Amino acid sequence: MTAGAFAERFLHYLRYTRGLELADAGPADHVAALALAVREALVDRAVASRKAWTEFQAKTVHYLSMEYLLGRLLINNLIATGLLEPAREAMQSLGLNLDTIADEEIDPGLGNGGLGRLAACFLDSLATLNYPAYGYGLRYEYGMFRQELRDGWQVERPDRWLKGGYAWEIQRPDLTVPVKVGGRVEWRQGRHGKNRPVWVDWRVLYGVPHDVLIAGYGTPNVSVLRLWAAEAPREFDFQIFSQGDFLRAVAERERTEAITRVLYPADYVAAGRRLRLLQEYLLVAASVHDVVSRFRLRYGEAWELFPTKVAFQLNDTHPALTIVELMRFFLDDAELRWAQAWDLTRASCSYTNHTLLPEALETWPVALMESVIPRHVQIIYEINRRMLDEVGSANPRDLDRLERLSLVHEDGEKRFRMANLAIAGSHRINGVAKLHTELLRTRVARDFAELWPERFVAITNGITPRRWLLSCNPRLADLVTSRIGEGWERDLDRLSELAHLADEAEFQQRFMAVKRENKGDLVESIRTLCGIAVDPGSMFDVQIKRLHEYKRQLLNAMHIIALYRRIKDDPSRAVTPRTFIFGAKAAPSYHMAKLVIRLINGIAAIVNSDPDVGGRLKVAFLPDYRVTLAEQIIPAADLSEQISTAGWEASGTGNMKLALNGALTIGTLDGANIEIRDAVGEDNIFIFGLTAEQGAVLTISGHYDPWSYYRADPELAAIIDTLRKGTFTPGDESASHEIWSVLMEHGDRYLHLADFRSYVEAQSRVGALYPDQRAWAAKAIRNVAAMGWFSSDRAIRRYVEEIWHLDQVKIGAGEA
Ligand code: 26Q
Repeated sequence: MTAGAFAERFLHYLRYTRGLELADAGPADHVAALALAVREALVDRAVASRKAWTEFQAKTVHYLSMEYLLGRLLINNLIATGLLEPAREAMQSLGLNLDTIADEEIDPGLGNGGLGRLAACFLDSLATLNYPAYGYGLRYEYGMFRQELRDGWQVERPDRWLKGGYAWEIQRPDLTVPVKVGGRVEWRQGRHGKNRPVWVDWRVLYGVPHDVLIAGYGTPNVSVLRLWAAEAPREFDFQIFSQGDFLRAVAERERTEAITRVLYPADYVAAGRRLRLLQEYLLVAASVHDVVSRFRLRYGEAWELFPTKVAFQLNDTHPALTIVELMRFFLDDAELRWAQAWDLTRASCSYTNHTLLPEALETWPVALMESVIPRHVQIIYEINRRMLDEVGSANPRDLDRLERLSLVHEDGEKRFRMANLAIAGSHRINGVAKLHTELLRTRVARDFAELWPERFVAITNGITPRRWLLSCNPRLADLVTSRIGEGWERDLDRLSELAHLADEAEFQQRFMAVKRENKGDLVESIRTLCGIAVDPGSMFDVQIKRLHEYKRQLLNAMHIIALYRRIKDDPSRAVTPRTFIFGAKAAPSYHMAKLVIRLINGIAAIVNSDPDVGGRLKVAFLPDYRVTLAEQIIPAADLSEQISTAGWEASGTGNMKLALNGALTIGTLDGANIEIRDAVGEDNIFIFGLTAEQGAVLTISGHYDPWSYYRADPELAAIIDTLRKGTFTPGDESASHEIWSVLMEHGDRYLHLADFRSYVEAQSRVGALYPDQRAWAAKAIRNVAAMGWFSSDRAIRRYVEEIWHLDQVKIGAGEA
């Protein structure tokens, strides 16, 4: 497509969707018209994809996730469709600037963190690898809250991301599906005289699909992300109106449509709230209905084919009710027998676990579930009864084991254990890194893994190189292409061809020049966002991720305090200048996480303005961390902080993004860090701290005593004392004191004190290496060269081989 034709298309959309001529259009109009101009290409591709999938009767994967963090789509979609240059030229010819317009696009925050971003990377890879795929999720009206910082504290503001309309979504009211809730189950005589359960007195609500098309790169194939919005039924309005109860009708409608109002902004605190249950159930019921309807259109009632045509992937336990809803459909609607219904269900479902934290494992009160989905409660009990019968008859004496396997937690208020349900109803259960899967097998899901070892697989997470290199870091992407040519974007293993350039002086210089330019851009952003002047020559030491005790932003803060105290002791001492960059949201109800944000901002205020420091240390907490900010920070990072307490970070994916963009990692032997170390080699990464095994021994033995580390290490003791006194949170001393108390009076569950000295020593090695820019560059280049394996394309291929068994579908030429 020529720039001229693209400009015309752009003006067309300005005129016919916004009613504007160029002269009267503002930034929001420009983004919308541009998006619509590109969407046209995506729609053509989607039509061709659907046609090919149908024609080949291809098996399709359905990725069910409560969260998607897509990021902005304009530049990505322009790149994928090959329209970037025409669009750039077109905008220029109209006196506009593509990058300025792209900067106006909203970033839909329909997720909390890693799990939501992983779902987005997977849709990208599925499209790029020519697999037929639907993502299913919810269209929250309010996404992740906007984070502001006031006096160092996090303040949450609503994210009304849809207020100006979202040009990428295509509403499909024609595909609206009904969802039943409430009521009770009665036993009635069925056709053959047998008593059968009938779900009665339910009310109905609707799921309205909103599709976002996800373009494959270098192929016309697209993935479809179908987001459900809750809608109240009209027919009920009329009934109630005739009774004259207008206000009640409107209030009822309001309550129903509130189901998709807001994303739960917590990633570990299991809420147990009715609204969250309704959200999870809406996602599941609407998606299953959609998939089953499509199956029926193609294959009629040939349910025995179902698992050969349909795969459901459950992104954590949040959509675990899929198993139960499928059973309900096969039993009650398709009228299959239990054994067949169960075989078909298990053969089509599989479950990805993302956490081992006991308090993060979802459970739902049986009573609550009964009031929302009474028929499903019955089915879960029956699944449980049959499973325990089977296990119990093989091994009748091990009652403890039966208790651990049970889907029902019976101690006190009865609760369903969603992880147990998800495992029981899946033919494959996967962890997201090697260590994580091993710990899943041997700790959290041990009894299940002993029963069904063949169902557990390790599939290490990955990231899409399209967003996380090609689009976010065009300077490095161009440098890579200039040396190894194109093609690495779809075959990231080809980055290994850079390895032999690691010691080449000229390549090192170019590589570091790219990094320096990216840092220059970030310096500007930091000035705008934080009002802090930062030296682009300093080492950019970056920790960006959700705020969590196990991720140990506090350990990072303790290191900054250590460096600061050393300078105060001897202002003339030589230090490697560093800029500490943080980005992190705390769950609004997570008190301790909010205290840590306050502490970091307190340290920033003191360190940044101390003349003794002389600008050699700077601390910047960038507000409102989200995908768009990650895309600016990652290309500019020198050091990647991956310092979770070993055993607790399931995988991490930011670790991969930062290494791919040439940052060196300082990290523990946790999650995918271990595999990153294996890939880049021990000499090219800074590993410290206790192993998961050592940490567990220390914790479980009851021998861990933070005070013993305090007494043995005067520098550590002085830092801990500053926390007790509130030195770095003037005016809010109690905030710092509470942190102190968690460490020193409540056992330091995440082993900050145990790992402190090892961390600080590793940091010294980092600080000593940085001034040797050639040596640093060599290691950074070796990191980039070794990151090919961490492509989400590799991860998706593994899911296909181990779990989904899909065939690639070639999309008819001509359409795209
Ligand atoms: C559960 C119940 C009620 C409300 C919210 C939730 C909830 C929501 C989100 C629980 C957990 C999450 C998100 C978890 C998450 O992002 N986990 C991360 O997943 C990444 C992808 O696998 C891993 O790389 C990270 O290690 C893991 O922390």
